[in-house]
Amino acid sequence: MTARLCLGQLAQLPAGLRPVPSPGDVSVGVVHLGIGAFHRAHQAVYTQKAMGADGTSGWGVCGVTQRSRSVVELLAPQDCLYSVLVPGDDASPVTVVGSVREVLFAQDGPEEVVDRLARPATKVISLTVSEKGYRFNPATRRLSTDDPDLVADAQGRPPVTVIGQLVAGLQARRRQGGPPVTVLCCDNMTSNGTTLDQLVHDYCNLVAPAEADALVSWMETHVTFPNTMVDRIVPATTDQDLATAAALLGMEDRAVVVTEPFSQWVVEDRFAGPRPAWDKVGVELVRDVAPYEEVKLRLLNGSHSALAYLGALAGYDLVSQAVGDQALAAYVRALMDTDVTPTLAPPSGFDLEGYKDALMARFANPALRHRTQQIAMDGSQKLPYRLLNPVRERLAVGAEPHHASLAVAAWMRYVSVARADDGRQLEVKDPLLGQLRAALAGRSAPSEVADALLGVRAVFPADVAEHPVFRRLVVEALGVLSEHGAVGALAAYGPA
Ligand code: CS2
Repeated sequence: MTARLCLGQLAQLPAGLRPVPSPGDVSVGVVHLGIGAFHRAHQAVYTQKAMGADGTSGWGVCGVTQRSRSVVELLAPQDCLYSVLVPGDDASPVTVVGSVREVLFAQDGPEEVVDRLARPATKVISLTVSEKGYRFNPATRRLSTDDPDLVADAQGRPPVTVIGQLVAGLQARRRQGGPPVTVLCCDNMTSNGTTLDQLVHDYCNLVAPAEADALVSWMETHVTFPNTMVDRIVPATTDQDLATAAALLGMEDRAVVVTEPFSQWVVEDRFAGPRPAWDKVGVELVRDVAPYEEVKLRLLNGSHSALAYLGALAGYDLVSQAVGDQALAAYVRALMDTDVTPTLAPPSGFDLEGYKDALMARFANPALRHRTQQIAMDGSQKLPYRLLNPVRERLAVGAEPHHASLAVAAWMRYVSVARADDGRQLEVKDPLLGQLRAALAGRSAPSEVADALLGVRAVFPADVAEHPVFRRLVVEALGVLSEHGAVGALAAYGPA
């Protein structure tokens, strides 16, 4: 039987693969809520490198998983060691990461999570819990304060929601006289840090007033919420990836994550206290993240969602296959050029054309088996930032955003019909699915489907939903999709 990656096996790894500093010497300084594959392929890698760069060992990560125990089951037997597989990176096709030092399943021990958040050694709390993890309305960016779990958490039970955990941790920290802490939201949302700051304050309105007042004033001097832009494509790991990693490591690793060579992290330089030497390992610390964030959310994520819905409807399982279709590739480039680029104010000196070319190449990477249906998930939470913000801005200057409207219509078709053009069933996962299905009941004509979904205010803010031009574009696009299918629609919407 082959050995499995763990502290006791480190010496058996090829010398160049042993993490520095030695994971056994690393102590926890970061608590990360939502330790999925993305965190492990992105922030945890930067943190590993940062400790290696400045010779520190106090920035280990305690990762908290929210919805399933599976990450704990994968990582705990491996002393939280795992490898990052980067097909196409010939210099280092695999790296072993030792920065994650502990992993907790929140449902097993909510008090432990609160304890870790409050500990004085914890200087950074970071989050990747996905848009829906915040339980807010993406259109208004305010907390869903009628959510019964949030209300119950705020009344003081061991918290089950992410915001409840975070605030309980901050409350405990304040009571214990703990040091300042930086809360780093790393989810793909516009002004993610500012939004999380607002959600925490919204939640404080649910907490008993005396406690809330004390917390709010303590946070003013002890907590910051910098905005961040994170970027690295991390598809689900396949059996083939596990086999490739095992061959490179000479031992088994069941917690492999697979990603692309590209990686970017831009962080607003507004830390409340110490942080890992991220700036020494390629993290860009800037005054204003917004220009980077909008470029990335609208060009990369907007195109990703368009590719996911149109690609899945057209029968493509993988993003690389979808962009291999010339009509789909031309459509995505036209979406970027016509509907998105005019809405962007990139950082000065930024090569937007080069960025778009690079994106097309990243999407086409054949080594990444990134499923269109994985990206299609949670569309109600993603559409507002990725597509509706640019739509609003194009409408405001009198433009007709045809391409973005087709992507929105493709989402509508995806959730309403849940079948590819060839009849194959598509998987629809969305936290608002019940609400979307209720709105759609008995409606099938393009105008009925459009009106039903445009009426869901948690997705479509009134100014966009009620704009006559947008409604017309969406109804037309739905009509073309239902009559000619995604392939036919692409022919009709190709570049002018
Ligand atoms: C993707 C992102 O699943 C999705 O919605 O668009 O996870 C995307 O791969 C990352 O944001 C890339 O940085």
